[in-house]
Amino acid sequence: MNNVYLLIGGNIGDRIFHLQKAREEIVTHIGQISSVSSIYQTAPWGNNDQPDFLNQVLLVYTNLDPFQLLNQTLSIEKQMGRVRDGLNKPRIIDIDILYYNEEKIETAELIIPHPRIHVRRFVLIPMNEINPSYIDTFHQKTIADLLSECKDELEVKAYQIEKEFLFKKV
Ligand code: PH2
Ligand code: MG
Ligand code: MG
Repeated sequence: MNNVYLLIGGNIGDRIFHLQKAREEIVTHIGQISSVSSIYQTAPWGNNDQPDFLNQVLLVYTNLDPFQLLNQTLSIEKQMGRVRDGLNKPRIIDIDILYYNEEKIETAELIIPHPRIHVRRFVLIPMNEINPSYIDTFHQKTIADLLSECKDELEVKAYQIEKEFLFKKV
């Protein structure tokens, strides 16, 4: 069994529904979800002319190898209706592989650990919530250390999911 950290997120449409649907598809096609971070509302990184994202980190146990895993994440994104129209553009769902065991992989289509974790608070904060002492394979530092050294200042705040549901019932 392999330990995989995934980041899920999106900034178009019913963001909560899309995260929930992605978690269901991950359980069906990738493996059991063993821990989840809170859901965070995060300012867009890289291209600020777009809506805020909701992001969440998941620890998943999978039998898939890294390339099978990549294919499954891409096929879930596609099946959920994601259209790829460029880097850092709005999307209904994005599923990124952050870590796969302690492996380092560098190919044209897949890089593990994800190369931008250390410059993105929207990844480090949820990752730090579920495993602050996890050692980043590339930097050989803990997530807590990477977070304390991170210079990204974009807003990342816990998302009040209950409020949204209360409003929906009225
Ligand atoms: N994903 C990106 C680019 N920018 N910003 C936030 N806040 N959250 C994301 O998930 C995100 C982003 C590319 O995949
Ligand atoms: Mg991404
Ligand atoms: Mg992606």
